[in-house]
Amino acid sequence: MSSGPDRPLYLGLDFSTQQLKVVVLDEDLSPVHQDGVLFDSELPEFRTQGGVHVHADGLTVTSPVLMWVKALDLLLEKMKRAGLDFSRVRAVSGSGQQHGSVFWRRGASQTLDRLHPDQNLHLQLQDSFSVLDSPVWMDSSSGQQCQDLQAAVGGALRLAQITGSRAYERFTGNQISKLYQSQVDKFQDTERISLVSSFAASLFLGHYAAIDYSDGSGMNLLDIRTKSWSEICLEATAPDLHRLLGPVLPSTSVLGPVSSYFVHRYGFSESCRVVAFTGDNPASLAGMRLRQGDVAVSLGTSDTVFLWIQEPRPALEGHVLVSPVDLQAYMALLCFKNGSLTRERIRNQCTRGSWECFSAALRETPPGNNGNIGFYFDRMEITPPAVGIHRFDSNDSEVSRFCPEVEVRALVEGQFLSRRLHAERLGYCIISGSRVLATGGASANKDILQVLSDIFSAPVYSLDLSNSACLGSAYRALHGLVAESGVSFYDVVKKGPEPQLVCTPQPSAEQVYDQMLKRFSQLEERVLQSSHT
Ligand code: ADP
Ligand code: XUL
Repeated sequence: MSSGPDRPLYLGLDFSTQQLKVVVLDEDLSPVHQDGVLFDSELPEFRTQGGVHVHADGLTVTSPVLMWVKALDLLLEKMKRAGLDFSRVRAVSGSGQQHGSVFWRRGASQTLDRLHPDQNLHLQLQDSFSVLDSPVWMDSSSGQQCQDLQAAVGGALRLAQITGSRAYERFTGNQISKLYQSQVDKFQDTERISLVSSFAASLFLGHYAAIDYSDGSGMNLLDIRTKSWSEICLEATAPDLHRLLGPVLPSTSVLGPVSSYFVHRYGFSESCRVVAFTGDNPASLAGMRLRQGDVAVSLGTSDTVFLWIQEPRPALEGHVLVSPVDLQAYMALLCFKNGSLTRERIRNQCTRGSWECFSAALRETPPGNNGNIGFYFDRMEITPPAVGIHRFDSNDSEVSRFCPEVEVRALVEGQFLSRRLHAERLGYCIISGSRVLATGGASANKDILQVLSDIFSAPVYSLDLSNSACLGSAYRALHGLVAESGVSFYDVVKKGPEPQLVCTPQPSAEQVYDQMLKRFSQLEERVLQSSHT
């Protein structure tokens, strides 16, 4: 093993909603440097809240593209001041919040190509964007465009079969369509459209970076099977999109060396490679080193579930993306809005605000909750699109209340039955060796994880990763250098941190929950119908 000043480093960035983060790994995959720039507090001149501007209509949500550029200036300066030796960095990769779009103005490619190392990026790129406020994933203002796209391709399911998802307002194609329809002058002044990820890669390359297959799957524009732009979707979205979007490439591609700007301003080596950037969820999958058979459950403000799948089976809910680490595979992504905030509300109402008492309630009630089932959608849920609180007793009769311990178990079981039901609909099945990888704030709670283990009939491992997207980006940078010669991602990341086993399923649980899942599915149908009447 080499040591000392020449040891190679790999840099992973994450342009997320609220901050830009970086992690630098050495060849043993140990972090040697971590840093970040918080948009609201460190770049207050952009006046964002949580990194975004919510417009007066309450639906349009954007971020200033120049804030992201300035954040990169600031981050690289911080790293330089901290003494990071950029000349040791062999490869850079990164991720961005998914779906967001960047509109480069005519002439921007020349500016990118001729960046002067004496000036920061922000000053030089001031006039390089035709749209200064980039739509981001929280935007829900393109409802009409979604309906139009589905109508043009033959319905929501057909669109899902082509692109991996039915039309979603935050998905980039629908945002592009909205720009074309509402601000055609800005659309015509655009020479290239990037995702947040490929925009960030372009800054490092000094020319436009291709969109990668995995993040490209979040646009309602890419055919996830042929891995090329879908003609019918492009045509239904806006004119001239082949030119404006440019090529789409495997996520493991080396896009080229860093531009001379980075060599001269920060001392990067001329041979440092830029590996395609991707979306934050695909990068997290890489950071967690998810394998076939695994399911990752992130229990944060909202809950997300990632799956590794071999055969895509897109449905009307959830998203199927091309895998960021293996061209032949896919990942499924499910988002649930009512996660930790709902668990907190029930904790406050039923167990006097104490997680300890919440846990005790779970320990004191049996798997299956004596047949009681609950649905707790405080806010309009994404998966499934339903709202309200619905409680059912063992005879499937709707009841108005449960006693506190039953309520706590009904909430946690209801959430995890839903995670399993919807994961199975997207092609997940438990195989021998299946693992559930849990992350996020609530993964600190062993009693919650026991219910997760019982319901998924699989051991639960916890991964204490607050920066899995950054870490995954650094892993991908390293893998990108050898991917062409056939080395698998997993061979490269063998030395990464191992998840810790927290619990295994209780012997009686499998039978209880296999039965319960069937009832849950039928009751969910009833809840959905009542939400829509
Ligand atoms: P974010 O999605 O904002 O990154 P985190 O992953 O940090 O959020 O998760 C924060 C949530 O974790 C809090 O809202 C809280 O409800 C939950 N949490 C923290 N500790 C516990 C615990 N012991 N048991 C259950 N939930 C917890
Ligand atoms: C996924 C999604 C978000 C963003 C921001 O579809 O919209 O998770 O990637 O993190």
